[in-house]
Amino acid sequence: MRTLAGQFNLTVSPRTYQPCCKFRNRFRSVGHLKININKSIDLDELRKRNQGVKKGGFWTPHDCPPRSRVIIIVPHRNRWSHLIQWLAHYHPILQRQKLEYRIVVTEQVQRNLFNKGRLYNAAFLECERAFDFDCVIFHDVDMLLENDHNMYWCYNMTRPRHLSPAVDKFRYQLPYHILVGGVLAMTRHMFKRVNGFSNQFWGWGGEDDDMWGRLVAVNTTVDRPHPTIGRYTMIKHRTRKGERNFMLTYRLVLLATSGSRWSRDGLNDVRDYCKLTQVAHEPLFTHFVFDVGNQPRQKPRNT
Ligand code: BGN
Repeated sequence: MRTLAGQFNLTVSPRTYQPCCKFRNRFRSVGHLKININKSIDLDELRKRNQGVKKGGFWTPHDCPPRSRVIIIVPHRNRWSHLIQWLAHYHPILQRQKLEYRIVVTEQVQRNLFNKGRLYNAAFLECERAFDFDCVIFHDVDMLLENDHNMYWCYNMTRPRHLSPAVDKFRYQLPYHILVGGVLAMTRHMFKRVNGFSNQFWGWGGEDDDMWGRLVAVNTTVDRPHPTIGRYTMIKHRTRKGERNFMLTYRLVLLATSGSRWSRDGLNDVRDYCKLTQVAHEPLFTHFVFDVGNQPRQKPRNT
């Protein structure tokens, strides 16, 4: 007897029978979120609230196969209260979005200038060694999402996605077209394609503008959610005295050379500068600490 499937050469994969995490109606998203900055929240209480989260800050949905396996990398320094608020805010959102995710906090040993590019690159390489993922989100610790329809995934992504075009500090408007700082989602493949971030930016700012140059160098740019969805509250804090202006010319010289530098400054040489000094699988996040080396005394050469 010929079966209907045989007659029409039908193949049915068992996966199609499973409910699928890609459908919006499976998310328990609530849309616009009230940002409640609760300074008294402590880690023990947070742990109790997030008992489904595995050690190292890993979570995966049980009722459907996830559409994206995401690593969220959050650089951090001396902002413990921001980090607690960040964790309190994002764990519930990411679970409602039905993602498989891991939170990775990356910190530097050095107490002088921050090197965000090195921290992102080094954490990414450690994640590649240890975890299975297809999507990576680079996330400032002071950015709190105001609308959970803004998906933290790389599902069907054709270009990197700048998730934070509308920040309260900039009156919910993109300050300039090439800005990709704040929150940026990329496939693992695309991040490797652009050789990660530059390792040469010290102190506040610039490494994100350099990333734009890298994207352009490989013939792409970014997508962005609509500003009503890509909305964020930036937790207020004081920038260290003078840090913004410090080495401004240094950053400008570097930016002028993005196009010629990107293929030899990034993921492929970060191990020359950065050493992993500590790994901890905390209840709500994986914690990496890196020795990022010393900042150069001289200005960069104009190459
Ligand atoms: C820019 C910074 C970015 C930062 C945005 C938004 C630089 C490069 C030298 C001009 N760029 O000025 O890194 O994300 O502001 O705050 O500092």
